[in-house]
Amino acid sequence: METSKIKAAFLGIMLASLCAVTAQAADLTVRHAWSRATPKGAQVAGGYLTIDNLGNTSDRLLSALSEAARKVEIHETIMQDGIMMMRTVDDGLRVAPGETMTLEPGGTHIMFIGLTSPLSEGQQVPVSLFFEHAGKVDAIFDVGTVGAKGPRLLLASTRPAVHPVLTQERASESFFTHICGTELMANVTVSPGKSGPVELTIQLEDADEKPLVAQALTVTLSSPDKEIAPVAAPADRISSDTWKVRMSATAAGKWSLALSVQTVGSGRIDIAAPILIE
Ligand SMILES: [Cu+2]
Repeated sequence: METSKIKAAFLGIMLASLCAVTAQAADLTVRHAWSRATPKGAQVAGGYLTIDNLGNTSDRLLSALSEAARKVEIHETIMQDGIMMMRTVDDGLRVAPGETMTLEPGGTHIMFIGLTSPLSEGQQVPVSLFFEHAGKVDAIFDVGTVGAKGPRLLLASTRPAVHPVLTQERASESFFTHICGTELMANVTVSPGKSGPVELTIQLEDADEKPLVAQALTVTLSSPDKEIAPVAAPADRISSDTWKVRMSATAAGKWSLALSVQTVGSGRIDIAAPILIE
């Protein structure tokens, strides 16, 4: 190899090692990756980052992996029949050529599901992001304080938070669903995850992932596909941020789980997400 090439390669390595916060692959740059410290016992955490597509073709973030969680998902929110619905991005998150996409609280985000241990402030969480064209891009998520509003050491984005999502975990007897809303998030355990009588345990968090103390919570189960009329039930508070309700999911299949939360400050908040009953 020519000396100049060796020098160039060496310089490349030097530059790469200098950019600890920035992961780059071809025309894609990932920066400002951050997360929040989680309260004790938390099963989920949001992840946020900025993606720059400096290339001439669009790319898609297809999936993510981390040893910090059993599963890493990409969440986004859609409006459906006037209700905010959360969903997992299964077909990838498109980043147009020249676009800078910021995943932030209240908007499209990464979700760490089934944390192997709580995230603590100052922790650096390695995450592999998989793009359709750029391939694997390794990023380090910097963990800020509980309820942090933006990445540490950097000015927080001034754009208002705008979004949420749902995910579903199935255990043998029960399943866990995380519903992210603009102003609130809910960690829902449905037990058992089968048709018949079910017990739902719902822990509420505010948009900053802090426990939310609500005034009242009404849960509605409906199955539009099966023409089963929606059934609503008030939940009972079992601790400051946790509620419980017994309901009946009379058939297997896709149901819509809607939460109507009466908050102290902002009135009523409605969020919904599809759930699958076996
Ligand atoms: Cu989420």
